[in-house]
Amino acid sequence: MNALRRHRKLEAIWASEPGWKGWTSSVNHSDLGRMFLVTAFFFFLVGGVLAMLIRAQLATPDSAFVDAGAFAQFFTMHGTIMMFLFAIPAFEGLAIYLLPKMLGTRDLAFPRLTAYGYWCYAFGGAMLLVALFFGIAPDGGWFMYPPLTGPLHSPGINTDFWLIGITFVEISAICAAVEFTVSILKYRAPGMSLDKMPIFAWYALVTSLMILTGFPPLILGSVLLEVERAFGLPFFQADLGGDSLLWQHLFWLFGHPEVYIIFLPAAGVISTVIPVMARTTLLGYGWIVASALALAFLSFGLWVHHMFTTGIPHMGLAFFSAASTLVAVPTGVQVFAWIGTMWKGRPELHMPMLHILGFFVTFIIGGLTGVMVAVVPFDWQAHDTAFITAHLHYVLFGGFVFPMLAGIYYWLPLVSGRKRLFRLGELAFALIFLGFHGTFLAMHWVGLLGQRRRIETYDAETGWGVINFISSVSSFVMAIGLAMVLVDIIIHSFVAVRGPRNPWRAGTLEWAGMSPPASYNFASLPMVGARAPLYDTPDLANRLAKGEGYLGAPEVARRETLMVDAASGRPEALVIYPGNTRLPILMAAVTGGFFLSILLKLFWLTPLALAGVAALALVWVWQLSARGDQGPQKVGRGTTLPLASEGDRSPGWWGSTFLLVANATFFGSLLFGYAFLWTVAPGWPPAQWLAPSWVELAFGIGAALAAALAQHLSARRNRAGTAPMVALAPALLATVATAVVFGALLLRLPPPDGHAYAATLLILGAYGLAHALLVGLMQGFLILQVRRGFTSPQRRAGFAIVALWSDYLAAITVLILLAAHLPGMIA
Ligand code: HEM
Ligand SMILES: [Cu+2]
Repeated sequence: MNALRRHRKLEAIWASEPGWKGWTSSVNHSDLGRMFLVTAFFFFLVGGVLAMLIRAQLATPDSAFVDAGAFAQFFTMHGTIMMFLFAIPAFEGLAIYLLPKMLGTRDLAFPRLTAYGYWCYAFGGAMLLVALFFGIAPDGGWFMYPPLTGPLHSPGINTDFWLIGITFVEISAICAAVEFTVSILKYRAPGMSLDKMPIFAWYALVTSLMILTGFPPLILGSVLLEVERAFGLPFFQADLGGDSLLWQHLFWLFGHPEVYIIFLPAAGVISTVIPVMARTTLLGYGWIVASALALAFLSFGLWVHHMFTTGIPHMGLAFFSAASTLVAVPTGVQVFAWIGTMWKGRPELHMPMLHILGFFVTFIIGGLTGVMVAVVPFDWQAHDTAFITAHLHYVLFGGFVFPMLAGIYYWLPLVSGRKRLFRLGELAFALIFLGFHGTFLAMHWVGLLGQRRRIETYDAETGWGVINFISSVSSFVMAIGLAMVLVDIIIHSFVAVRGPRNPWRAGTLEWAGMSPPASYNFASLPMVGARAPLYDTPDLANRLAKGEGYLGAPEVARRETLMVDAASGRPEALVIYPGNTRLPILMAAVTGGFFLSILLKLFWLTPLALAGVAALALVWVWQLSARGDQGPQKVGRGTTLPLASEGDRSPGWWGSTFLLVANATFFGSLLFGYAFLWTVAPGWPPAQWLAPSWVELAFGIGAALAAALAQHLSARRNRAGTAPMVALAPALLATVATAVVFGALLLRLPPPDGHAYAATLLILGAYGLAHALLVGLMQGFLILQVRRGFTSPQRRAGFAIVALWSDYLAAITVLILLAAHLPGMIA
């Protein structure tokens, strides 16, 4: 087969449907990555317009351009959009687009999940836009502190839009994080061991693990606050055993890691671009990986520095202050590694490099003011002033927007296959840089003079007018610069001329395919032996196109790639992907129906929507099952490999594992909340405990353990070729018994709107019941598959996945039942 025929054949297998139809049915990572990026930058535009409105209002004292209510919506929506609808999705889009190309594979681990995540993001974001359009947008500040956002002080629907819309959007972040983790660990080019991975993949891996452990506390907080608002269960109300500080803990448990979730991918871009621009290799690859990991780890121990003024005990203040200054160390290691890389190379000042320099100046100033506010007495003065707003923009704009602009200019030739026509970008950079520093240096200054953040106006006597005016004018200069970048990109995409294949002479694999990239990325998969394969094998692109790598002979019309051993990159299995489908968008729409039903209080719709999601999920999984064993397959270069779906460690098993990591963090945060209220909140112990029952406790724990044991037994029997049903049916029965125990617990609770204790137990019990039902559903599904002949000793992936979930159920059942019954027994 020659290169052209191979290309035509692969294109026929991988192409998306033409036109708008393709948008709704594509599961291809290049399409979805672009859609993510375009949507994210659209939201950047909306957030930017809001920022302009804020600055216009603040430009002069006693301004009446917008009223206080609208102003509150503007700054809340600006912060919310920038953090949740721009920064995180922009990272997701970039990583979705780039990772498979950099890792030398054909798609991400779960293509349909990529699409589902995108549509959840699009629909959730649209909900918030609708709220903004109708003037009922959230207005409690981007961190939504109760009691301000509680049912008493914010009775309108505004806050619900935030809690529900953002939770909807977070689903897409969790989907992406699961997908990136599995893809980076298991879907790489053969031979690419962990230490040969492109540095961007390391950063994406660390970021994904942080999303999995950082977002669940916020999701929990949002659920609790929404339940408090909709049903009156008191979690944050001090007079009923709640505590509004619980929200602050849950929020910042997410919020601080969030800033690293935003910074680390940007650092990944910087670590990728600098060596190429300096015509050398990255200095201290191992050190950089270690410091990214250290940052991730440390960032979970810092959240209290956002709460220095809430009356935290002195020991706590000292600890979190010290921990906060400590983060400067791993950040410093990375900055010095970048400076060292430029030092040992010969930096060339191309467009991407300008924005990298913008990053250096801005981010380092932001880091320095960060160390200042980590010092408690200083923070007591600066807290809630414009100084903080200035600091956070130096870090976020410096640490994210500049690197993203560098990344755009760096990868644009790859995406478009063209080169730039005009030198608009240079002028745009100058305007952005000057405008940014004008805006926010001024805000530091006026903050130190005492201007509080989030105020809609100030008196002329304060003397802040001039400084604010400088700030506002500068912000318009910056806006013009950003608009010019947009124009530059549009011109580039439509009128510029064809460019060379690898204009920066980079060494990583994304430059080894066609440009613009083909839907299948690589005509055959490379065998990787170095960190920069294109430096060792300059003609790699041609050799891959000629089919010299793996999977270069597309005989059967199916989308294929390889799964490798996580550490060594040794090929392990052949993966067959699903093709184009509208299932993801449909499922996201039904998921949206669920969220809408809560937002609009149409509670009859809620169970219907949930059932719809469950039914679609079953169709989703059903499509993966096959009748008949396929056995080992030829993958080229004289190798045969088993199918990934035949065996214990299928892609679904890996996905479930990391999904459970996020789930366990959610559960852990819930237990933390229970313990926090118990020990810190006023109004404890509650007047009435749940009447404890040894029988229920023992029966529930016994049933959940039995279900898990029977599930494992069924897997073993299936593998040995004996009938698995003998163990599967009892497993299902035991799971149902577990569900009954949770049901009984819920029915016997003291009134949950009377005290935070009963309210928390209600959430714990509902969580347990939901999981018991879920595992029961999975077991029922597996039984159906066994009966229909969709399993065999070889096709056994489903058994391992359900066993994972039933183990999890057993663990949480033990903890929930102990948390429910022990207090009453001791009292
Ligand atoms: C495009 C240029 C930007 C300008 C001119 C700008 C301007 C502002 C201003 C003036 C405020 C303060 C509102 C007040 O407290 O009175 C603000 C708040 C904020 N900005 Fe920006 N910003 C920009 C970009 C960004 C970016 C890229 C991010 C994050 C990735 C961001 C995140 C935030 C957050 C989280 C707040 C706090 C909102 C709140 O207090 O609830 N901003 N911004
Ligand atoms: Cu922080």
